[in-house]
Amino acid sequence: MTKNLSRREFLSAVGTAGIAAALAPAGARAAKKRPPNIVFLFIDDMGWRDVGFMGSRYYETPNIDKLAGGSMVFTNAYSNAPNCAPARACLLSGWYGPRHGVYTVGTSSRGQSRLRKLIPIQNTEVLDPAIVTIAEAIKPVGYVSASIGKWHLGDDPQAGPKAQGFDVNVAGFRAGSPPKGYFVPYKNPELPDGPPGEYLTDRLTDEALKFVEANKDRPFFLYLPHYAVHVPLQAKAELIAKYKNKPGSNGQSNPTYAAMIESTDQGVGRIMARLDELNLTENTIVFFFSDNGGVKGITSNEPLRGGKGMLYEGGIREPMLVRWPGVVKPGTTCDTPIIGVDFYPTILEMTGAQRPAGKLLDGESIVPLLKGARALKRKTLFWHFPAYLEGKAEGARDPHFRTRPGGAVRAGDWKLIEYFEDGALELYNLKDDIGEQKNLAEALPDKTAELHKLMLTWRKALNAPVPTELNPEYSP
Ligand SMILES: [Ca+2]
Repeated sequence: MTKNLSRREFLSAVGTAGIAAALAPAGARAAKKRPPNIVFLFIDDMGWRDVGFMGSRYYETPNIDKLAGGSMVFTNAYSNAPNCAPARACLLSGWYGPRHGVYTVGTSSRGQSRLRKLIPIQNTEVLDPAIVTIAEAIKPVGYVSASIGKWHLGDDPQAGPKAQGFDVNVAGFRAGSPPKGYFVPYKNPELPDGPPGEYLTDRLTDEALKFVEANKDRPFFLYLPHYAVHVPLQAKAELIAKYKNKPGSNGQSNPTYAAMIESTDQGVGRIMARLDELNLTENTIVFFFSDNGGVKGITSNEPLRGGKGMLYEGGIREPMLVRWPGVVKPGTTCDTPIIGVDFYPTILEMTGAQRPAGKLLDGESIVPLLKGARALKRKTLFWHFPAYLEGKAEGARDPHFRTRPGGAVRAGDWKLIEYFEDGALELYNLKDDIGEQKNLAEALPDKTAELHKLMLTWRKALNAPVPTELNPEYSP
């Protein structure tokens, strides 16, 4: 069709902006291509099997499932921690916990003192604003960024999203859950109340749409850390009613939780629809991920063992997908283990941003996996949790704590967990035993020693503090 136009008609048709691109050599034209938008959907406390595409038969997530159908789904995607704040600190900084000191939520001395054998390592509750986050790192290549939702790593202006490179902060401050719940009044210092009856998950979606529309003509990074589906369990009555009439399945049967998931799913659908309307879908990369496993007693992560707060798979393995039109083959699956700190280098590579000068990165870009590679260079993943998390929960090692101070490593199909109080080691083969039921540490001493050595070497390299001081109040 173009060849039938006169040069003047052609120039008029492509407009001024198009002329330079049309007349430039191919290489320059490629370089001028607008970098992709990044939408990072980050759900709170959503378990590995809490979405349809991961096998839930109770929760209904048609929009997320549709997204999965156009994506690469990662079946071995891990959070860096079994709870909220450290997962976020690692994701945003690209660093493992020992580098920023955010190991847990609140105090590391949770539970009854008489039941804690060790004085745990002191926790850091604020992500140091001097740390260069991914939002800061992609700014030089022209990105405008928003954090819309839960931050949990400090307050603006000192240490909130705006202090960490986000141009827009909606609803993000130190809190790890909505202070007054999911309906107005929110009592959120970073979110003016909407009309009576407004539901927080819907509102955050509205705010995300506003940001996308306002920035449709330039590259944007939308970090959307929903408060959902964290407690308090509160949802819209009509959705709760729907699930009350639906039989549970595979240990999943809480109607309010299901309704919270459906509201989240509706939000994903609205965002994808708006990207389509604005003709942005083809140049937008979408991530979907959760910060830790589902909460035992509310949902089921089966066949994984345990849930939020544990170093077992149920606490750290997450639903994850990446939709990247033109690069990722839709409907594909990747079982290579990846972890929260990988997103920073991944987004650097996707956006064409440089690694900030002098910035160490603990993860590895997963772009090769997205392009079809089967493995990364990195062969081991680590967790370091020198803190106590109280709570009786099915799957935990003892009745008082979801986690006592410990660490874990995954290498290939093998996973080793170490508990610092007594040096106990648990070795599991995840290929044969995804439910971590059969501790092979005694049966396979060589494999156990091999993984333990990896863990010790890693701890030494990162100066990871291990608690050794005895608690004088210990009296089990
Ligand atoms: Ca969480």
